[in-house]
Amino acid sequence: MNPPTSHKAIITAAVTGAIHTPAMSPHLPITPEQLIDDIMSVYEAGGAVAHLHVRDPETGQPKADQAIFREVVSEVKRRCDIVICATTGGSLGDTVENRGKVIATLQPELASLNAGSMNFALFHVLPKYEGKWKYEWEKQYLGATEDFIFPNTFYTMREFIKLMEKNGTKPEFEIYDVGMINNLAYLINTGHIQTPVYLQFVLGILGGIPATVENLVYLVQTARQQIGDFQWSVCAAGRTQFAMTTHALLMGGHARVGLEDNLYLVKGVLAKSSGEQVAKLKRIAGELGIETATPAEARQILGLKGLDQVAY
Ligand code: KMH
Ligand code: ZN
Repeated sequence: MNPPTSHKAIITAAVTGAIHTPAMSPHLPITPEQLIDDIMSVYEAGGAVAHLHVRDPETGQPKADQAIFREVVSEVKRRCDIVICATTGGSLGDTVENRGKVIATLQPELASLNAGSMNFALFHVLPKYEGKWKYEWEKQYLGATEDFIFPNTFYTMREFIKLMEKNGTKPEFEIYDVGMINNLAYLINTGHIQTPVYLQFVLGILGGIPATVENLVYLVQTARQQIGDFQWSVCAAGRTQFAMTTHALLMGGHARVGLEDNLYLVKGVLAKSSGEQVAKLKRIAGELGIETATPAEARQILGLKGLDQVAY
């Protein structure tokens, strides 16, 4: 694997997600206004894509509320041309049907499509926050993941693919472990997925592949063997975020940061926004001689339909 010579790296930021809870950081965006501000911080710092979940503004609980999705992305579109990547991962325990609604609602340019079922566990962080919970739901929500399977069967994946095709939305395939590459290869070979695909390798989730350089190289090489040509990005949970995204940039990939994946800027220092993390990664990229893509360049690299084709 040679270092890249002329690639423009797309920096994505996932601004809130569905796994961190309000007790963990006062900077985690919750309300529509906070989500808009955080996405704008990403754009201003040089991010090209914002990956979006939304939350109940009163309780901070992750909830795929279609009106809130629309409120956030409409205002962001009024202010800038950042690409929105809507989640179909939803919140822990949400139904598949509800997770998919955002595609028809917004007809976004890009959306996550999780490439297989898995244990998706967060219960192991409970001891760190004992006695610090802000809302009652937080402990129960995270604790329940000891007995939780994140369902993304072949049937579900095909339904999401059809839904995205119908709405002109490009799937960003979330790969949490090597077997998921096999799932995608099957769906490509049987004509269910159009190529070239865009892969997001998600490292370091308990239930998925650990965040190591060896594993990242293995994932990229396996995908090359099984799928051929593709665009790819990396995100990593917690303190491995900057090490793994930097490696991705060096390997010719794209990179995702943001408070969904990691709440910190450096050890012991909470990030005040996702934009702070984007600025840090852009600085690192600059030191390495790697240019980052504008939203317009990201659209070209990923083959997106354009902001004039969305339904918001
Ligand atoms: N909701 C999590 C279980 C995605 O956005 O598609 C996984 C997730 C992935 O957040
Ligand atoms: Zn997500």
